[in-house]
Amino acid sequence: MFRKSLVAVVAATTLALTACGGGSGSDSGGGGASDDTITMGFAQVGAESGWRTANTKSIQESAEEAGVDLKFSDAQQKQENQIKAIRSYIQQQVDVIAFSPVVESGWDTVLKEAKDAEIPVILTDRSVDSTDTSLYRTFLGSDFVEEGKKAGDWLVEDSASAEGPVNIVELQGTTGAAPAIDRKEGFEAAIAADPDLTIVESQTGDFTRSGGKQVMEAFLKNTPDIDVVYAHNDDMGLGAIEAIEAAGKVPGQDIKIITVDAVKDGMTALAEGKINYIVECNPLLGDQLMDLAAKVVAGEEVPARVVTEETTFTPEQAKEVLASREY
Ligand code: GZL
Repeated sequence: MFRKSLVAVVAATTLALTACGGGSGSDSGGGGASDDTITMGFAQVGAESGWRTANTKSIQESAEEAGVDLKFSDAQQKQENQIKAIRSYIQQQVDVIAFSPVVESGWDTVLKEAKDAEIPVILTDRSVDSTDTSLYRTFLGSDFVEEGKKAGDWLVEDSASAEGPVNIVELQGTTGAAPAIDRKEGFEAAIAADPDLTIVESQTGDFTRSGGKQVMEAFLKNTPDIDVVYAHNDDMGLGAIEAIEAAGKVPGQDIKIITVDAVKDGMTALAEGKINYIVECNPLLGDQLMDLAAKVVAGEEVPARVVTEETTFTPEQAKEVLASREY
């Protein structure tokens, strides 16, 4: 483990130099082989979506390639499980902790414990609402407000020729999660440009396919004329497609669908015309995370914020890239 070995090497070298009268250059024989392997504790949100699966795979593969000793936990979307995992990593004295906070709030206490233990923390994918930014070294992930804006901008343009009101139902991500809060904010700001665009129902589907299906079934019962579904991720959009088809309507035509992520299943539905537009959210954060971890453990400066690159897709673009998509 990098931290312990660094201390061990310094102590042994000092001892050796003292024993040899200040270091005569002779082989002190002390110090031992320095184990410069970085040990990382990663507390993952869960396995709720195709995006999360791809994100986990990226982190595990990148750790393997970088020679990082990865301790990994799946919190099953429960904050208390992530906090337990972080405390366990502190006890194990890992060199660095990384995690994707399932919700924005409630992290200050455990992050202060990591800080007191002098273990640096890297936020990946989702951020926290702590005002004390000394509790973590950097945040690597997407700009979710921008993702919501991209979704709303597309709808404003697509609805420009529509006559009359356009009724939107919104499938929100996990309540309190940064992507859910921010994607809602960005979308609402964008559609404010067109007074005919109205969100008539909005409820969390918890980023899961089953959640999206159940909520969409309720929306279809309560709201007679739905024109558009805005789903905070592909998985909930795919669940909505199942509900729309079960109700005898045609997804992508009777009811347009906009989602975020661009995972394989979402891109397939987009290519088939069942989804009309997808805003990409890149889950392949592994390489950047390992690079940041190496810098942080070495005491190097890192940017406070590393934003991931991502784009958008129409059905035509999905058809072109589907075969080559990594996830
Ligand atoms: C976004 C990520 C979200 C994805 C969902 O960065 O946190 O969580 O959009 C996933 O698919 O469940």
